Amino acid sequence: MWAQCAGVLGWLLLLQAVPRAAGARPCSPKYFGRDSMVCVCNATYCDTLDPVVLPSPGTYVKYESSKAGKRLERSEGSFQRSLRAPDLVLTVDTTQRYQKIKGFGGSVTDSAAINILSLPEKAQDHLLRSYFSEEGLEYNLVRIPMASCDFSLHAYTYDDVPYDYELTHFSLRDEDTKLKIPILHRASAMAKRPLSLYASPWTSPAWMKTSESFIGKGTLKGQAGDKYHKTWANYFVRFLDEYAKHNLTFWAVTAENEPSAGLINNYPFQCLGFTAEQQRDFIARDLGPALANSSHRDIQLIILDDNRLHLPHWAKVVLEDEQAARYVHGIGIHWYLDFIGPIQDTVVPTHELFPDYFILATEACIGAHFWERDVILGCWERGNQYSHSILTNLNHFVAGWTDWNLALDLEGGPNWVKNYVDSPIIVDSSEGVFYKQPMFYHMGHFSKFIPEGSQRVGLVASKESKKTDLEYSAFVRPDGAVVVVVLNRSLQNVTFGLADTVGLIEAVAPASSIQTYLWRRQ
Ligand SMILES: *[C@@H]1O[C@H](CO)[C@@H](O)[C@H](O)[C@H]1NC(C)=O
Ligand SMILES: *[C@@H]1O[C@H](CO)[C@@H](O)[C@H](O)[C@H]1NC(C)=O
Ligand SMILES: *[C@@H]1O[C@H](CO)[C@@H](O)[C@H](O)[C@H]1NC(C)=O
Ligand SMILES: *[C@@H]1O[C@H](CO)[C@@H](O)[C@H](O)[C@H]1NC(C)=O
Ligand SMILES: CC(=O)N[C@H]1CO[C@H](CO)[C@@H](O)[C@@H]1O
Repeated sequence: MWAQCAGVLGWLLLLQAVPRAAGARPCSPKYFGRDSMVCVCNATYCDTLDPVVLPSPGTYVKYESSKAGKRLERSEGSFQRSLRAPDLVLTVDTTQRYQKIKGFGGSVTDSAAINILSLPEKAQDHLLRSYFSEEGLEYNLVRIPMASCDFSLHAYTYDDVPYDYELTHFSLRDEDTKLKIPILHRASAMAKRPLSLYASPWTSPAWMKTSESFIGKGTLKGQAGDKYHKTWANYFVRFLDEYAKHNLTFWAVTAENEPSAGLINNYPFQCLGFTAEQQRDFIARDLGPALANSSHRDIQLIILDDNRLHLPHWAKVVLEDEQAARYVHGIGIHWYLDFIGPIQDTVVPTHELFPDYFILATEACIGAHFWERDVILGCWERGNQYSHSILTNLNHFVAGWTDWNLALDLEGGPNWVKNYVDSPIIVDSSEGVFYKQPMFYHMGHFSKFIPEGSQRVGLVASKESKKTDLEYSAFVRPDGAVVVVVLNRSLQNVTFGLADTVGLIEAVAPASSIQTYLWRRQ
């Protein structure tokens, strides 16, 4: 007993000895094999970051994470007047202006909420602060399923009373009022940046569907403009009304999560099929007018919310229709079939055709494919996969990137159809701890430093980027500072130069590392 008390006392003394402002608490590492490292948090300890402070003129800050064990490690340096002729120089060119950034974040599914709330309360706070507060990644985007998805304990909607066209039996579930809503309140209370919430439905009530089922191939009964479609549109408005009663207002909704899933025979979990034409007509005749005629008329409407493989076809069908296009603001993309839908053939032509509509990555996770293991604790390469996707997207007009479940259990669930996957945070509730994986820190290299309203700018390489394994992107923030993110997925250390009007940086991208550089322009 005494030893334990001494231990606690020791911690208190230590905490007092280190003044709060002196800052960031380091990672408490745990290894699952060589190089496979997570940072462990519990009720009394969690690694933290300091709020981002712009460095004084003439200097820059660098944050580095690496397979070798660094986790958003901060250092400072001074600009130089010349470089020792490195092979590669990356020059910031702010005259090249690209898309504005909406932000970065993750999703509060039923399962994420269950896992977070399975921890001791102090550990829950550490987890939420790790994602949302200034001592964490400062996520500003949060996606919320409207009712259940596969990451729920069971399938349900908000009105499972057949043929209730007036939605008189519509009501939020315990999953909302006891799990998701309290988490959203806590997250927004700790966030310094305003959170942009957006919601996506998986299935309508079964009684509205041709399949009479939450799962499998099925669309809404009838056609756009009829009572099924009107009721389903009103269901969106009711959802927004009910969350508004809890003081939660939404930035956006997507018209349907993965509308192509509901066109597949025997699809194993909640879905609702739409072709591009059906989505166009539903938006033009039902969903668009219903939102426009509600108190949520300023909400943004996002189409597709499915693999980018469907672009540019899907966008052409919906956005070339004036009646539908006037209600739409953006296009959501998922990453699961990226390997058969190159970005140059999908996202790029879509942006060129419809430059006024934002493109947002709305869902991604690792472990969803049959050939992938569900959870691999500490896997650095999974962080690389996140950063590689984020950089590729940002370099091709995409405005932000949303991760899937904020937290899962050791198995990668719960998931009522056992569709287990990995997550940046894995919770071990039996031990009252959670693990921050490499994916978590990779997300932070973007989310913490590239706030909403930043704009991607040119970063010109002195030699063809194909000749290097380096991936990079540059941004100007609303406060005028420059952010450069550099990813080296290879096994070599490489020296390179960073150049801007304010000076030069002689840099090294260590093997298997990601870096974020930040400096003032004047
Ligand atoms: C929490 O984590 C810290 C740091 O790793 C450790 O020293 C402490 O013993 C842990 N507390 C409990 C109750 O496990
Ligand atoms: C909602 O917010 C208002 C004003 O910020 C506050 O007065 C009210 O108590 C809140 N209601 C709930 C249910 O949180
Ligand atoms: C708009 O909403 C009002 C009630 O809020 C309703 O009476 C009216 O029919 C609606 N109009 C359309 C076009 O949906
Ligand atoms: C990369 O640099 C680190 C630190 O300077 C060094 O320990 C390591 O051996 C280098 N790796 C290679 C492949 O050069
Ligand atoms: C920028 C840079 O030098 N990146 C390097 C990352 O590591 C690989 C090692 O294979 C180098 O080829 C890249 O040049």
